[in-house]
Amino acid sequence: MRWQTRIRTLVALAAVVVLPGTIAEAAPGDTGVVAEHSAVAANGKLSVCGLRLCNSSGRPVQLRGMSTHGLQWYAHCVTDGSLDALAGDWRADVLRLSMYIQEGGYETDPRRFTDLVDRFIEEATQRGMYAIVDWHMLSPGDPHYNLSLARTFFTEIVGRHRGKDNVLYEIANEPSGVSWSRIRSYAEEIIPVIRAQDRDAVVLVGTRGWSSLGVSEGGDEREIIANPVRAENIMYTFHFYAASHRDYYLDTLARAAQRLPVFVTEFGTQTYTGDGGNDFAMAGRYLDLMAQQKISWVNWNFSDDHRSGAVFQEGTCSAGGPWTGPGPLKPAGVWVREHIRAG
Ligand code: IDC
Repeated sequence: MRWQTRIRTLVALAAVVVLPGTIAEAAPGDTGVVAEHSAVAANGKLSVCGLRLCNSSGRPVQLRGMSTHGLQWYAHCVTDGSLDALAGDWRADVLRLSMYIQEGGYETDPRRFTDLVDRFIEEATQRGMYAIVDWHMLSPGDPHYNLSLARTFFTEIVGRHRGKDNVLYEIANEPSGVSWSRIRSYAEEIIPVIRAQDRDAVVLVGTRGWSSLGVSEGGDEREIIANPVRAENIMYTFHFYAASHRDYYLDTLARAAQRLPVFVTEFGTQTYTGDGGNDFAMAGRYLDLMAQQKISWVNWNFSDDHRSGAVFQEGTCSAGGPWTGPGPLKPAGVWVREHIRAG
């Protein structure tokens, strides 16, 4: 089923051309008005039901969409036009907002990055897309390193958006070099911070070995099954790059999905560098599994950097588009757009 259309223009018209007694006036600041056939209009507030993500009627749903590149570098790829294309032409259900902490990210200017994420949440909301707020810690790999910053950020961002149905919180992009129990203890520190502001937002928890469910550091999903995070309404993340992460990783995802709620918040059709040749055959095997199991996924990334995994051709963002159709896309972009649109 597809539910994606844009009625932003209609919404704007409805707010302006109010025929007395026929159309209720939109409440001031009511940016929660969503496109009639959008993912959010069709599904409402999500929650974790057993091993799956379910819509407000309790039916399992699979979200498909795109992650931004690091917002400190590629916020200029996230424009009115590119988001219209993502929601309308690509028919994406979800936009992941990749806010790095290091490498020139949040730690350098918390105010600026909080406001940027805030604005992009509103933009996703207006287009009827879910938004994943990605606390993009990467190096250092211990999530505790940024704990006090995370407390400040999540307190504010969740507080500002607690009335919305469409925001999910990813609390640690890719932990590495630390045990699962250390990641779990971080999750048990930060989830209560989120829940204090919004009791029932879905929270996504990174896993050991760059969110490989442990595999990239010699473990696997059993360490999580044995010691799950003590919180409700959470999912565990799995990231893969198809040219690097082959059958062993695919088998792990297939097994884990029988025991744990999993959300693939990042994948690429190339190697883990986000670059190199595309392996569409391997990526297709993952997509088949995720379709069968209704595992939601997000592709890396919605930018025009020089790497093969950035969907737009170099120069697209600074030129301000064009954004729609396959024309401006690299091969990975053409492929992933087709798979998001395919329904
Ligand atoms: C890459 C970016 C690149 C940046 C690098 C380090 O594409 O521009 O220099 O990060 O910040 C991940 C990470 C994601 C990576 C991506 C591709 O979550 O930040 O982006 N990747 O390497 N995990 C596996 C692959």
